[in-house]
Amino acid sequence: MGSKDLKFNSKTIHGGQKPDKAYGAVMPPIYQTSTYAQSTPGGHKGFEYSRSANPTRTALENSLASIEYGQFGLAFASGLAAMDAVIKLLNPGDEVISTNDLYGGSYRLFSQIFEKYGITFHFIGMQDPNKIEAYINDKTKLIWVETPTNPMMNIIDIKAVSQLAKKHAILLAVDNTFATPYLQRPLDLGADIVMHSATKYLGGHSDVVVGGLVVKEEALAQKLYFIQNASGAVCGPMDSFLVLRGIKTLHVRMQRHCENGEAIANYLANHPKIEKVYWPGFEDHPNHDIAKEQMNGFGGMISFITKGGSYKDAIKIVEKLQLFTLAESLGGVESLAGHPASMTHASIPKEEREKSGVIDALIRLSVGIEDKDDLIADLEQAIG
Ligand code: P1T
Repeated sequence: MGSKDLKFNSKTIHGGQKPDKAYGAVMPPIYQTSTYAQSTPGGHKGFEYSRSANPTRTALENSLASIEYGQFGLAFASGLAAMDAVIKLLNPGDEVISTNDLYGGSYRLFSQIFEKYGITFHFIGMQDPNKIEAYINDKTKLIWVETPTNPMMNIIDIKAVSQLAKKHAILLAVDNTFATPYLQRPLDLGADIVMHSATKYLGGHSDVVVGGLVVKEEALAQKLYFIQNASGAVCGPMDSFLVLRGIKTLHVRMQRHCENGEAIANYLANHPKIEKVYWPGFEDHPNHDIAKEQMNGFGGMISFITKGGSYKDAIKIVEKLQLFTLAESLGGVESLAGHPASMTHASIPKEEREKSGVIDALIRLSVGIEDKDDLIADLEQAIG
């Protein structure tokens, strides 16, 4: 049975993987080497220098391609390094349309690094895909979608955006970090590129910083491999191993993240001191129907604000939490809490970030896989 025929819950463990050729090791060994012996110039066993390729990284890249239902995977030193490679497909004068509600570091990469090389970014709300077309012109080369969005949990209709992108021959890239392929498969919905901060759910244990890309088309893959090797922000062998190990339990972890996420979203929604909870599983979420259609569940990321909440109130709550650790990042087995305005999204100017709802009172939770009753008890003592 080829790994292409496997169901998702088997792909996470076996997809793109074979026992190691040398001794049959079931887990890919950590090939901690920069270079490989050659018998004559060019006479090697498929690997010549670890920036170009390394067997442990190749194992991760094959796994990424398999779980995202693509053909080609690429692993980078971080999620932002993966995004950097995508934008390097473009030329000065090109334009990108990006969602305006996205990870602060993604916004910073686009606006503070690539704008100065002559690439223009239009940051817009994409909940209504019909609003995108007005920004398309003959210079538009890429649409950048993050869904669910970080941190407002907006949902963007990947299929509708992909139809638009195809109509105008524009590339569509989807940051699938929050959903993971357990919940959402952008390539199947028409995207050209899937991007991951594998630092999050794919790694799953908050012990590594890694990025990934997956594509279906060989010509696009070759361009990205060229950039990966020529720019050099590759994922190291030890980090590749850690993400591979994480992916093997992705499906069981995600199932629990979803269960705990639902319990906590409902607990917060019924709390008398809570004003608003942002979670796509609620029937009154503005894009709940799209979420239901394009996702297999709603995940463990939740944002909320308290009634009459202020910056001070939000800080008080995140400081009081004990089982939820106050920290950047998300997607690990342990629950984390964050204050986007001063942490993950501080690099977006206040005026810009408030347009998409990232106000000072907003708190973001990454719900882990601990016992949900303990998590709720922790929120109870912190919110009061
Ligand atoms: O941190 P890095 O692996 O470089 O990935 C960047 C990134 C890209 N896309 C999304 C949706 C992300 O959430 C991130 C990183 N985000 C955090 C560190 C955070 O706490 O939101």
